[in-house]
Amino acid sequence: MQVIATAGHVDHGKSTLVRALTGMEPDRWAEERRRGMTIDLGFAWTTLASGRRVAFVDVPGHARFVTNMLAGLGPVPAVMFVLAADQGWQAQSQEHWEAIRALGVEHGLLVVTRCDLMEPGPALAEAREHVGWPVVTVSGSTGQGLDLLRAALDRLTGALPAPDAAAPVRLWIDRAFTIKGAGTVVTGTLPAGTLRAGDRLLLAGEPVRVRGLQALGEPSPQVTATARVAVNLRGVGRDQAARGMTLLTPDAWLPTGIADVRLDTAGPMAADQERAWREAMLHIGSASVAVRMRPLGAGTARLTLARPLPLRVGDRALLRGSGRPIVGVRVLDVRPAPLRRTGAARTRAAELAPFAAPGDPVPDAATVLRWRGMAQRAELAAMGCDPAALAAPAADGWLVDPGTWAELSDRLAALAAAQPGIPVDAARTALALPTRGLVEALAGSRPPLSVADGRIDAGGGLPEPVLAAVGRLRAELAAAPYRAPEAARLTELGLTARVVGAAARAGLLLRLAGGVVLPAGADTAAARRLAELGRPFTAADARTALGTTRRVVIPLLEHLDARGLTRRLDDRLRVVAAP
Ligand SMILES: Nc1nc2c(ncn2[C@@H]2O[C@H](COP(=O)(O)OP(=O)(O)O)[C@@H](O)[C@H]2O)c(=O)[nH]1
Ligand SMILES: [Mg+2]
Repeated sequence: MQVIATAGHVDHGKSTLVRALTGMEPDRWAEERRRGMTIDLGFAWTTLASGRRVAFVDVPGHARFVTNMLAGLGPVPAVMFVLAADQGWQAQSQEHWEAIRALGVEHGLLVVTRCDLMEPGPALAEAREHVGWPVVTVSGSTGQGLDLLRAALDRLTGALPAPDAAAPVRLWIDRAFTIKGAGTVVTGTLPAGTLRAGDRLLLAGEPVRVRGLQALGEPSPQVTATARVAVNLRGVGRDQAARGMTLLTPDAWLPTGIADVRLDTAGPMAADQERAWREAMLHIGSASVAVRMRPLGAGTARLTLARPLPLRVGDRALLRGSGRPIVGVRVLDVRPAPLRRTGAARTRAAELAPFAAPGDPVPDAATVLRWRGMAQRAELAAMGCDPAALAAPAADGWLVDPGTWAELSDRLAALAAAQPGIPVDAARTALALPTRGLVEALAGSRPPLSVADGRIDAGGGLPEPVLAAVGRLRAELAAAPYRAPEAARLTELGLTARVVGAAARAGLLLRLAGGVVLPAGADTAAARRLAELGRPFTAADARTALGTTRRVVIPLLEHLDARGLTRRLDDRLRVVAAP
């Protein structure tokens, strides 16, 4: 199924066209039929020649009902823009077109109707200045051109990108009503994802259960986007559901009360314009919420919402102020830090600057993680930032920005040096980290720190110069772990006899005969490597396998023998002792 909204000035023939295409009455209310004017959203559907079904969301064109219009337009992927040949481009033609552009609806048709009343040329020429979509000229009254319109709708719907059927559900409710014996039913346009009977979802933050589903008037066990869908909810009172609320996949969305956005205006707003925008309505999906706007930098602003909405980075929405043109907004951050200190707004503006112009990308997961320092993987995903491709340090479901990680690592090293054997929990508190696992991962990534018995071992509380020298040795041996430095190089690294002695006593270094110094653990690692040979080996074999020299391998093997990690078979061959 595809879903198409109508758009265009009042009385230009939108509802008449929907009626002619579907044989269904889009004006649902008696008042609408009496007045011959659409007030609220109407719904109708038909099957095209291809077999594709298309549902129409028929919107009101009157200026007084723009909020209703936007609730219909908000979640749809395509639009049938209707213009009366005898009326031309009028106020709500312009307003609806601005809304379409602001919401980023790219696909549609320009339908010039009432062509039985007047030749379409002049109206079409006017519309062409704005709308670049394929054109069909018709009459909703005589039926002239409707076959061509159907064919154009088939082409349009056939070319629409397929939404992700596995995406989390965010159904913007556009109607809620009660059916006797069934209870509360909500309807909406499902832009992505799949709904199934029995699903557990969230309605206004409360868990609800899907009792049954309908699409285009037919019961269905599951409905996949794009679709018009009616959802029967178990145990929900009629007054608990209303237009503008959402049905959400649990844990996949974050209620957002403050969002940083870019304003997709042609250029930076003039200061007086910005002032006029301080109070506005934010429209997204079927919701309209009052917001306060605080300009940040050129083209960016912080919105404070009167009620939270499930927003994601990259969402498009629009802002309306009274008597002001519509402005499209693009959500850049849904968990911005509070602007407390002086200069905080300027700093924030600078962070947002690379995303401030209409053609700019939206922040990716790495950027959002850098802003936040650390975040839970699931939270990043719920913010709309895919953490899958992120190469960031991680533990316990948390991701840490590499810069923050390095800083935390330094602080942990200092903490452990100042307070040898500090408990992991104390370090966690001191660094304000959310989990012990993060502390342990930090220690593990920062030799010579290690964790034993719930405490952080900084190598026996050694002074920082000793720890630093050991760190330099580890760095030196990163590529060739058994190429122990010669005496002169040891001195250059700061590993004097006194330093080596202290570090070795603290268990950080392995001191072998002949002045060979290796990091602690090099012996067990060597035994593992030699075991991989899977056969008895000579000293020359070991030297090759470990990528080192005779100067190192002879004392190393003697040490392994002494520790019982290796065993001599004769005066040539050894084996790795069984573990
Ligand atoms: N002659 C003629 N009248 C039309 C045509 N389409 C709509 N109308 C009339 O124009 C008026 C407004 O039509 P309607 O569909 O309600 O417009 P909407 O406000 O855009 O939904 C109604 O009186 C219709 O009968 C058409 O193609 N030809
Ligand atoms: Mg109408």
